[in-house]
Amino acid sequence: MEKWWKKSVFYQIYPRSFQDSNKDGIGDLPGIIKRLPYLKKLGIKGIWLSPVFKSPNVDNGYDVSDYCSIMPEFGTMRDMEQLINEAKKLNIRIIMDLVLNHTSNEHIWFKKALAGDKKYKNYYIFKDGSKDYAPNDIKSFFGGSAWEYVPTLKQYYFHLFAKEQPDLNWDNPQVREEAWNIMRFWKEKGVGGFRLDVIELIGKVPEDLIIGDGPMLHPYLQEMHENVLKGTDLVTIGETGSVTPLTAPLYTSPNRQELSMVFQFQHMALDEIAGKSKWDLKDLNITELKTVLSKWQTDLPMDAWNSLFWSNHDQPRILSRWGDEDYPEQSGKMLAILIHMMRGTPFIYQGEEIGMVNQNIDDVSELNDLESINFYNEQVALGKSKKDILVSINTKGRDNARTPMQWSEDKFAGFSDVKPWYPVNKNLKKINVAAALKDPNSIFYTYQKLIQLRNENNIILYGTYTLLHTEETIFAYTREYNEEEWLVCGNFSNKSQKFVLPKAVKKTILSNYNKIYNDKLLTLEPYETFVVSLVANKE
Ligand code: TEU
Ligand code: CA
Repeated sequence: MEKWWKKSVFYQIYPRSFQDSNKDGIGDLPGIIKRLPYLKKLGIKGIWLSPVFKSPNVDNGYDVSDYCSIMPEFGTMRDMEQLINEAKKLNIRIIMDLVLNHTSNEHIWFKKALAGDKKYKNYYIFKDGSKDYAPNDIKSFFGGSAWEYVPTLKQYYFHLFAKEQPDLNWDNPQVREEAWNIMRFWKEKGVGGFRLDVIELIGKVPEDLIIGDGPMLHPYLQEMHENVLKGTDLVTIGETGSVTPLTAPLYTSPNRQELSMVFQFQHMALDEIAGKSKWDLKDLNITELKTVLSKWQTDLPMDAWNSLFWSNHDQPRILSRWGDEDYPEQSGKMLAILIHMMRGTPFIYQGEEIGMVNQNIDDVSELNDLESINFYNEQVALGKSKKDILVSINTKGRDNARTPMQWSEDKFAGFSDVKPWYPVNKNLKKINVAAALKDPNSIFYTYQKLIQLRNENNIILYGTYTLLHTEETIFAYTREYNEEEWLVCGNFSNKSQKFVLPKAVKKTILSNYNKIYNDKLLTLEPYETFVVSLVANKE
């Protein structure tokens, strides 16, 4: 039987911003339980739950201080068990987001390490160095050196993210055993699997300047499989920033016994200047987007598996980014259709299904995310103009994705009865779940339909993919499987354009303009996107 996660669509929840249930302005687990029927209606089969473990929240939960207890703000272990069980009743599995590359500096292991305990110092990466000279020049992803000096030890420790996120030493077998135990703990609780944060970093060799894709990465993943995953139907989604269609099979071909799928970002880098940082903006080139997405469809071997997404908690809102806020329904549906008709497992990020957009800010004081704050301070120190820095942050900053979920037109969007931890987007009256559910033409129902189509049509899972040669701003491809052929076509622009179908239409499957397609020569309206099946050559 086919793996359940190949046919499923996943939904990512950022718990802090999803639903508050106890009037403290912070989303929580009982809030998620309350919204399960909504997710059931959408049709998803799995929830990627961003971290809910105990954490001092320097990086909003991606700095874990105890992997086997729940952050009190989010609820209790009992709430967590209830969420797992209530979801299961609706045939929805909960996927835990495990951050195993690093811990919080408040994790007991790290506290013991800092106190000089030898065993626990070997859980992390400590290196000699003098106060003025770090062991080498590796930089943290969040700015500054990746080495932090500890005067009491006269040593540095290594952190690829914030200094409050010390990297674990995966070369220590005791660390790996701890990781397997954490995974077994959650397996026992009945979760559906794991999203593995920055998993490609665990084979790092800092002294040789190797960060991603280290020599022991795959052996460690095989060890994980052997110890935790073997014989289960748990899904594992590896966050792999530098994977390519050629290296993805190393992680995901079943005979490798590693992970279920990769989660890759090549398309997410298309609006930054190549070789520079995410903050160095350039306009999206649609040809490049088509090339990258198509490459993943055609070059990934049939037995390997990829995920499909436009958004997550680290990315700006896709409607603001590559859609068109002047045509929210049309462009939101276009983006949804184009990606959901591809091969792979789609992920919807909370609010994407109702067309939530970026929230621009005017002042640095409105930021929450440490990545943006560090970038701002760094650039100001370099003498850059505050206005330009804010343009980058408003375009790419992670806070854009983290504003509270908009459920209704109530004062705080139905997210909470009190002032939320982070402000709700000002457009809440227009964009909210209640309004979307009332409107049969809303983006929501297109996502619902796309999930249904995936459940019912193997062509979406297995069909071969061919990109059609078209005008730059038309994104058209076919899928073929067992005598069947589907055409997916989107007008990626706000202008009307001509398009000629390669063959006659057998049946209209989906259209964001509710059209039925008969003619071969079409004039597409702004962002018009459709799926049709085509008449076979011999018919
Ligand atoms: O993100 C991995 C990662 O590489 C990010 O630093 C990414 O480059 C950045 O967010 C893009 O803006 C994961 C988590 O998804 C992220 O939320 C965490 O902050 C990070 O790991 C550290 O755990
Ligand atoms: Ca709460």
